[in-house]
Amino acid sequence: MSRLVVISNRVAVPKARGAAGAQGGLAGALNSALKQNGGIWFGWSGQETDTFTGNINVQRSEGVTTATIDLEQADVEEYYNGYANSTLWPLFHYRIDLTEYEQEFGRGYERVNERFAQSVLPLIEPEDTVWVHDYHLMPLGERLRSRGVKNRIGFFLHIPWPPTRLFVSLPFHQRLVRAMLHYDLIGFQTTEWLESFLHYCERELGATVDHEDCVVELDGRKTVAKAYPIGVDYDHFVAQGQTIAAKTAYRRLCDSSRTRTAMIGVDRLDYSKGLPERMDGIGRFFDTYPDRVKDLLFIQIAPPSREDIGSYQKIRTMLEQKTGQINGARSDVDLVPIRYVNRGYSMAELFGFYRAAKIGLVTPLRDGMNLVAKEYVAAQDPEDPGVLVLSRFAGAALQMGEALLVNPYSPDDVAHNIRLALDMSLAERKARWEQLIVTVRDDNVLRWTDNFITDLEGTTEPAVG
Ligand code: ADQ
Repeated sequence: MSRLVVISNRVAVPKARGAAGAQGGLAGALNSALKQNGGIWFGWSGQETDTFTGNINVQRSEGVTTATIDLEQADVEEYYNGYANSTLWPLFHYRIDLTEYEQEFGRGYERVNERFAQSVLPLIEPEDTVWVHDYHLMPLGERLRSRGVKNRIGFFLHIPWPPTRLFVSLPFHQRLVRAMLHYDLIGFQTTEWLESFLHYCERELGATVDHEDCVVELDGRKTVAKAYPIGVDYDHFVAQGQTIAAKTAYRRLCDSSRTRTAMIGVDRLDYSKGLPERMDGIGRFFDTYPDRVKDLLFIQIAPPSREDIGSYQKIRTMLEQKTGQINGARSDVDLVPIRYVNRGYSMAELFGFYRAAKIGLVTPLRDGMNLVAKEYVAAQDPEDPGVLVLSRFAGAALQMGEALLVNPYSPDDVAHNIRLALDMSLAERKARWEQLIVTVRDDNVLRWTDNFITDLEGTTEPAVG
């Protein structure tokens, strides 16, 4: 296996788990791959400088080498808060209403991709396999090719790919996808996002698409595009369950919920996660079944993210209001139905909370995959497993059909399925969980990285030209 060069917006070393949690599920996955293959993880340090220097800071931690650069304040504004998180993120999550199309965002995005290419270039050796991650860096492969890089370069998109009719609202959409077709392999979370991408290439670019072998051909270059559903680091996560921290967290939640069934939600505070809509569903449950208020305790853990962006500030305020309204209307001196917590926890503590909660409520409006759904299943007690209530619009729903699948926009559907989960027999809970755990255990993150890297290394010839 050749050395791996992973490139993503941010790098996250293993010991920074609290922070990694808030950054998303990428961190654990890539650390595992790098430990296995050796190599470097390159990205932005998270620091801002007055003038871009291109200086690279190399560090080694727990068997992983990281190389980072600082960016200018304008880069962070236009590339990170701007194009990546105010243009691409909302558009790719079908939120055209929140999408901002500012020219300087696009220019900042191109500039930073150029800076990434220039800075990472000296670190790439001829035999390395290069793996670029996510929507921040879609044109990076083409930038590297223009500097003569002939290595195998793959790209994985962690978020959905939108339908063509939405995607064409993006100015210069053709330029972006043409640049992507300089990768040898493009991976998506699900076949749904893959099909949207292939549809776009065929309809809008006039590319030749071989649907059987998933090859897109344009201007004499061939790119393979396939679905690789990401998973959790199953063995590592389950081992966390044996720690004192996990057992303490488990006891804390069991003891404090007493006779009530605990139901849990764990999400970055992001509008794609459907948190206000989830509160509407819970409110509807209490309105429809008022005698069940005493039976249910809902815990929502939601660490803030991307706080510099207006839409994220709004979602936080909205969620606080809705939680406050429900608690105001339904609390008693000895009972508060919702506990809303704005902080991160360690993986071990999350394991304990997941296991103590007999319902996992995962209701994003749109999500590339959603690792919380898989972590929840992995943490369950096989003799008394909880029930996963999962949005139909999460990529994970395609693999996890034995969950109770809901429409997150419908408070009635959410309320109805909470009631089904609350009253589900042990036999049915076990039967569903025994199916779900097979996917979660077998389609884990090690298999994901293996599959992607093996396919990338097996692409016939680099997409140079
Ligand atoms: P995210 O949108 O961040 O990831 P998700 O897949 O759910 O979404 O991963 C979140 C991760 O953060 C989970 O591992 C979770 O345990 C952790 N986390 C959440 N809240 C936490 C808290 N309070 N404390 C500690 N950890 C917390 C993006 C895409 C997803 C895709 C992943 C991986 O949006 O669709 O599944 O990348 O590809």
